Amino acid sequence: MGFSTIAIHAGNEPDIATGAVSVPIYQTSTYAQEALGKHKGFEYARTQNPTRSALETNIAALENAKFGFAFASGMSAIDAVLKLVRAGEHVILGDNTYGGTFRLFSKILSNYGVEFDLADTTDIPNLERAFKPNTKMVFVETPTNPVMSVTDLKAVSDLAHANGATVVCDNTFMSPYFQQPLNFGVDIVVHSTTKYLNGHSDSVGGFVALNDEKDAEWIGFVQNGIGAILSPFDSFLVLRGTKTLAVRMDAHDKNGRVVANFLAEHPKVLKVYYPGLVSHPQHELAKRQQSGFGGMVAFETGSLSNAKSVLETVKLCILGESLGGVESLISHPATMTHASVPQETREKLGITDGLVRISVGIEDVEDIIADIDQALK
Ligand code: P1T
Repeated sequence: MGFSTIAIHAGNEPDIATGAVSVPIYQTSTYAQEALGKHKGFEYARTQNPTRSALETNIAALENAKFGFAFASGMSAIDAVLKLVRAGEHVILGDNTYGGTFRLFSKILSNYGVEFDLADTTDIPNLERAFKPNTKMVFVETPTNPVMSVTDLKAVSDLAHANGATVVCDNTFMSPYFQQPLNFGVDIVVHSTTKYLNGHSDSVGGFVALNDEKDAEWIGFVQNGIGAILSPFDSFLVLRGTKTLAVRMDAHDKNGRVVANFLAEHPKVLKVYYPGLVSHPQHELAKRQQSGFGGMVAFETGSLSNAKSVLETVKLCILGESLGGVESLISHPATMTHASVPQETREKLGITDGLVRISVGIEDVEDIIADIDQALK
């Protein structure tokens, strides 16, 4: 079956009790038992909820995964996956990830004996040098937030597996519509469903998709044991969001390409980060690994005052954190999403004070361009 058919039907069976075509919001904390230990498979809503189960079936199918788990946020999904790592074990973390992911490692997990090193995962020989005897996991984001570096998922998976490590990919920027990491040998996919999967900037959530039965059993145990579950209402919203994922991603991609090309030609813009541009260092890899380039574009304005003036002069684009909604959002990574990354690391990666990030929405592209153009002027 095709992607959109799966998106619309997987997990979306008509409701058994009523025939409702949209999976109902099962807003309940518990379930009546007919007799002691006799129930319909639902005991307590932290453990099981039909709306959440429907979403879990849906996104797992979109990622071509056997198992899926919905979490309260992207960060709680990532944290659950990191619970596969024990004290004394080592993780290689891509050197450019969402700032919150870096913060989870540097400020939280490090207190519990989890070792980690940053590595440029776009450079495979460099990644190879980062392995240690106790390396248990390689965690990558591709394309990265915000400088859009692309990592070769097959090469990383082959290398990690040869070293006995599990590979995790944060697929938030591409969504399963443009990239299915498990197909390249990646073991676990994580998402912030807050972004493209939900797509309407009205829910915070996260997801873990994987094939390994033993790891899935542990992630399910962690999901219930820690309890950072996605609510029934949020599950409903994301389930509604994924039905239109394909059409939205096509529209984001179409507008993203136009905006990136416009910026690349603009005299006030020093550099554009977008894998769809021929000038992008991993353009050929992106073409092989992704079926689109998406709607995330970053560009260098040269200084904090230039960036500030663009960010504060846009009228249509909304200045704010987050991405992947239907509306265009504009942000300043250095002081917003990546403020927790040390300045020296930020600058090395290109996350300068002059860098501006746009989550290109699906408005009429002429209006987006006109807005950015007047702000740049
Ligand atoms: O916000 P939350 O749902 O917890 O997701 C965290 C997260 C994980 N992975 C990636 C690639 C992300 O971009 C994010 C969140 N990012 C933003 C809020 C942002 O504006 O970049």
